[in-house]
Formats: sequence, C-alpha cells, structure tokens
Amino acid sequence: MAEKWWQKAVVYQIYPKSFQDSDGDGVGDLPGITSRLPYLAKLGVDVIWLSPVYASPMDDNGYDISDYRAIAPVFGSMDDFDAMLARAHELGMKVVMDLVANHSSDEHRWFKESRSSRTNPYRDYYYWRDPVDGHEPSNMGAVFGGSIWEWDEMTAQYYLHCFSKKQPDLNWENPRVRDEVYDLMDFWLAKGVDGFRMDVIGMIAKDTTFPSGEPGPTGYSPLWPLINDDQVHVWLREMRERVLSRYDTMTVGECGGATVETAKKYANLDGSELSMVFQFEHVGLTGSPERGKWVTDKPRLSDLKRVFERWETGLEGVAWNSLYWDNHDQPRAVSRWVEASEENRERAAKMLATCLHLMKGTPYIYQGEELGMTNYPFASVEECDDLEAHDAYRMLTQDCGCSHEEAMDALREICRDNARTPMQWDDGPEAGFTTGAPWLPVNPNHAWINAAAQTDDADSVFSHYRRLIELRHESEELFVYERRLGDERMLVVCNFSKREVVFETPSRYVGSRRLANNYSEPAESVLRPFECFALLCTS
Ligand code: TEU
Repeated sequence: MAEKWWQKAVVYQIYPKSFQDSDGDGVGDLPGITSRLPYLAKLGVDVIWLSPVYASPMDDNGYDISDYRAIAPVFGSMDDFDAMLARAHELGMKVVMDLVANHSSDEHRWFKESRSSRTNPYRDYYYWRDPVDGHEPSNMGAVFGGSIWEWDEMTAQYYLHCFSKKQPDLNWENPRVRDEVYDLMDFWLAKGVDGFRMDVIGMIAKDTTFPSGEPGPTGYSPLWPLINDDQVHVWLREMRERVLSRYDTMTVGECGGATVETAKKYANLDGSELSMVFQFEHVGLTGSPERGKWVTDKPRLSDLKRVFERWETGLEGVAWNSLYWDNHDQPRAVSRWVEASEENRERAAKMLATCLHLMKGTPYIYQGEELGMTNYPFASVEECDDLEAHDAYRMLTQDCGCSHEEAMDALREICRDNARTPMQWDDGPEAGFTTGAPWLPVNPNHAWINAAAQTDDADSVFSHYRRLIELRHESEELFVYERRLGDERMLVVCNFSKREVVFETPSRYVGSRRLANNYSEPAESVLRPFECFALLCTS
C-alpha cells in the first residue's frame, strides 16, 4: 500500500491561547501564529495541529464550542484564519483543526433550543433523562468533577455532560446531529484545511442505558464503562464515506480507551476510518484508584518500553501509530518522563526526542517541547487556570485528605496548566509572548530557555529536533544501496531531493575510490541537491 503523506510527516501542536499574542491583550491569537510560521518552517515540521479557535465561552479554553463556523474574537477574525492557513500552505505546511464533536458548549444555539422545551426540534441533539427516585439517572462521575448529569429546571430533566456542565454531550444516535457534524467538517475542508484531530472521538458512542457502577472515593463511579466501543466504528466509517473520502486528509482520533486491538480498526491502513489515534496507555502508566492521575510517581521505564513495544509491533503492517510525549493536556515532557536536573535538562530533552522520533509512526511535537520547556512552579491553585486543576485540588484536599502541599505537589507534577504557560520566544519581558499581561504566568526560566537562544545554536534542543525531522524526511529522499562481488563492495548514493541532506559515509568507504559523481568535489557530511556518487572498496 503506497505510503500516505501523513505517514512521513511530523506534526506540531499549537495551543493558540499560549503561542503568540499580536495585540497586547495577553492572549495568543491567529495573527500571532502567522507571524511565527517561519519559525516552524525552520524547525521543518510538515503539519500544524491547531487546538480550537472557534467561538467559545472558554470554560474549557475552547473545547466548549458555541459556533463551529466562527472564530473566537479573542483569536481574531475569519480573515485572520484564512491568512494563517494561506501562509502555512505557502511555507509548505498543512493545517489540521481540532474537531470537538462529542459535545458542544451549553451556549451553542443547538443547546439553547434543546433546553427550551421537551418538544423543541433540537431536543434530541443532546441526552435528556428524567430523575430516578428523585436523583440523577445514574451515578457516573464527570471528568471535571461531579455527576455526569446536570439538572435543568426549565424542562425538569437532567442532561448528560461527560466533562464540564457547560459541555453537554451531543447525541450521535440522532442522524441529524451526525449530519450537522459532517456539514461543519465539510465547511472547514472546503476552506482548504487538511484534516482534523478529533477530540474524545472514542466517546461519541455510549451505552444509552446509562448504567451505574461501584462508587469511588468521590462518591461517583468511573465514566469509562459508558463508552460503546463497537458503534463508534460504524459512525467513523459513515464519516469517512460522507465527508473524508472526498478530501486528501489526515485525521487523528483522541481515543483514551483505545487498545492495540481497537486501534487496528480506528487506524487501519485501509483508510476505512481514521489515519491514526492518540492512545493513552503510556500517559496512563501512573495514578491510583483513589487519586486518579494526580500522583507524583514517575512512569517505570520497563512499563514504558512494554507499551511502545506492544503498539509498534501490534500495529505493524495493519494500522498506523501516532507518537507523542505531551500535549495541552499533559505536563511538559522533560519534567514528566525523567528526573532531570537543570544541568541535564537539555540532554534529557534530546534523549526523549530521539527515542520517540526514530520509532515507526507519525511524531507530534507540542509547542515548546522543541525548546525543552519545563513544568511551572505553581505555588497555589489560584495560579492555575484550568477547571480540571481546580477540581483536582478540591478532590485531593476534600475527598483524599491531602494537605495543601501534597495537593500542590500533584498539581505541579501533572496539571494541564504546565503545558499552557506562554511559549518562551526570548529572554525579554513576558518571553516575547505578549506586550500585555499574559493570561497565565510566563515561566521564569524563559531567561535561559527560549527560542531566540536556540534557533541558531547547532547544539540546542531546537537544532536536535530539527535534525531528527530532517532525518525522517531524508529517509524519504535518499536512494542508497550496496552491491557486493567477492571482496569488492560498491555503495551507490543518490539524493532525489532539491534539499541538502545530512549523510555520513560508512567508515569502510572513507577514502575509497569515488566514481559516477555529479559534483566535482566530494561531499563533506551533507549531500547537495540531486547529488549522486558511487564508492568502490575492497573489504
Ligand atoms: O481531552 C480528553 C481527555 O482525555 C481528558 O480526559 C483530558 O485528557 C484530561 O486531562 C484527563 O484527565 C480532550 C481535550 O484534549 C481536553 O483539552 C478537553 O478538556 C476535553 O477533551 C474535553 O473536550
């Protein structure tokens, strides 16, 4: 099966709120992103994954969408989006958007209609249920705390929300909901967007009997048994047939519960569903039944190796892996996966990059990971913005009996705000991110961890990522083979690209006879555009 473009690509995730502010309001925006695209082109990435920029009340920083076809004014205008997309394409980079279709905002027109009356045509766009014995219909807990059910006085029923109560779940059982989603996907693809990262797409199919389970320390039962792992594939195949099949897209599904077996369906190389999935086995290696992910343990290397070994061999030849250490929901890679002092931080960051980028699959770089950016030293939960962090602090101190410091240790280790502090561009005020007051504090270590200090330093973390990306591309651009006859060996090297490509001559051929070359002088360690030569030696 011919390789797809996204199998050779490296993806860079931008969290718009924290990437680059252009108007001094302290919040990143689309013109800011556009101004930094040359930086990404220098890094060499092929695809940008843009976290949501749609209209939103920002209860969950844009993962609560109130209009799927409008840009949030804080990020700019649709013209700003179009300019960013055009510039990215000019620089040879594709752009995939974040499709958040498991739920909308409670401020979306659909939900306002749905909650207005039990007979409203939009009522079944969401899940509404009567009380059971005067209580919530079931005892499952939401990801951001409390019940998955919220009482709505207007029509005296509960509505379902697996995340915050401002994120009501869309009812995918309703074909009109699916039609709406496919239409909005078409809207963005027709604008030239190159695909989607699909937020919690593994959760769109649910056990609509809404069972209860064994309550945990919070008094609620775990959410995950709600997921219907079979039906989701039916709807993804329908999505493929109705929309995706008409475009050359890359799609990556966030599938927290995916296993190697289900990923063979989600990410099958036959193109029937998605290009790839984000699985959560490695990022879920730490945690406890009582505290969930809010622990300070480091993952064991033996466990980490086992996870990647299983996914690399398990999908080989059948489906395609994504490869990632962090994203906007995870702590910073170099703070999370190793115990690195500042003295070893850069070395550790390069090691993590090398380990991940040379595996088989599509690697993802989260903004700032290429600089070795670290977690933030949050002193109090008030310094955190994320609704999940605030819920976690309450759960740890009230349900788990943790002290303030124990709770803060957990937040400093694992909270999502670690990844959301502003991008560190230089050692100047607010790290060059904004001329105003940043929405989240800039890490003080921007004084020495910043892009300006690294982009022209061959030994920097940035340059290491750049070489790894080149390496991935080179393997797509070099045609190298060796022939043997008795003691004689001939190495034939051909650069099929117009780019300079790093190439180290194998030691046995150093100093050997050079023939069939198309440049007069031998290459040092870089092949020039379309360079070819053969080396002849007697072993
Ligand atoms: O995250 C889904 C998800 O897995 C969440 O449970 C999240 O990872 C959380 O931190 C786990 O403790 C997606 C988005 O990536 C996230 O930013 C949103 O908050 C969430 O869905 C709701 O849209």
